[in-house]
Amino acid sequence: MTLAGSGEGISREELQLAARNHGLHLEALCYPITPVGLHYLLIHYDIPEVDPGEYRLELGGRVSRPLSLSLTEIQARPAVELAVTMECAGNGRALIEPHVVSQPWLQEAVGTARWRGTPLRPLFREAGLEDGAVEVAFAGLDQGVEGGEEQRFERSLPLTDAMRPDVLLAYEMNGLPLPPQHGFPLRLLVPGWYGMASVKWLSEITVLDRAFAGFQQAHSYRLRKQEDEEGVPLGRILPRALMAPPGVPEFLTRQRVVEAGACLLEGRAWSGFGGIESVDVSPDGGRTWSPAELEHDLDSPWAWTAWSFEWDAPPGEHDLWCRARDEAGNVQPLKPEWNLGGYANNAVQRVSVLVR
Ligand SMILES: Nc1nc2c(c(=O)[nH]1)N[C@H]1C(S)=C(S)[C@@H](COP(=O)(O)O)O[C@H]1N2
Ligand SMILES: [Mo]
Repeated sequence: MTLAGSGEGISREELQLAARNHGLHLEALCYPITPVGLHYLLIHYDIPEVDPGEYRLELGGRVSRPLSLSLTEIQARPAVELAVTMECAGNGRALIEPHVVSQPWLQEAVGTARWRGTPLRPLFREAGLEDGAVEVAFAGLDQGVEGGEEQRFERSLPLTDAMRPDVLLAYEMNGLPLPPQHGFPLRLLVPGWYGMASVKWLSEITVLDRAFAGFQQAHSYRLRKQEDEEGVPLGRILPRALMAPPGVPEFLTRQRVVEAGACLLEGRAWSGFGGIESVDVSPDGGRTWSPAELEHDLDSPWAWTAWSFEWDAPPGEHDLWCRARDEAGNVQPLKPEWNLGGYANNAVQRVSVLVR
């Protein structure tokens, strides 16, 4: 990662990334399940073209019986459907100072889908884990150059996390085959973890007897303040609440314009550390806070929770904030904490509105 000079805007390179990797249109927070085209996207390299007839998933490494499965064989296995909220670890990056040069997300790198697939765990039993197995690496079919290294997109999980019963090999999203941009024909799905763990276009699973040293694991997607620091790999999603921006936007600035009087503020909140315990709303830039009403409208422990708040909007300019707390006691901070990759910035959302 590089830093732009202070006062420098988004570069052409960042604009190029932003045009390929779009976020959730925040008004789409009204849907419990995000329609596929509105779900955020993060694609490091190119979307690979995959022939489903030729496709195979290989599982090898520290196992006694390596597996090679066709898509039809994977789809014939026991299936599970699970609503999961996924968020990019870089969500909030563009709001961090000093500016971190990468995909310039504001706060919209999130979405919830109904994923259908087969649990990963039984494959390990069939393949027979050998002594010393501690970690599992997952490789996608997509390739590129990053940090000067030619690579496939690869990430690993500690074996205990890879063995969680809700970790899926997913081949459907919202009742349809995965679209190319979301990992056709197969992706890993790690509920509760930032998106980088859910490897798309999954082609190879390797059981390891040591820590995986691939670029996305050992260098990228780690929380650290300095290049020479080891840091920790990103894992679970920190809590966040977002509101569907009220009223109507001004085209260029996206400043919200709202009619005076009763205004229902609505949004969603999520955390990878368990359920959402509360969402608080401040209609006056953090001076006073009141609890929002929660509605758990999805039957999944890994999907976001809807919230709403009755606001009596007085004329003038207002700064609306919202803040989530999860069942583990994590609360969103008011200010971002800087780190080298611009990751995990879950500082509260601030929506400026003009009430007329
Ligand atoms: N093979 C592969 N898997 C990948 C990525 C990628 O670039 N290549 N991006 C990761 C990142 S950083 C995120 S946030 C999620 C995004 O998933 P989505 O595009 O389906 O929303 O996929 C992850 N899996
Ligand atoms: Mo990401």
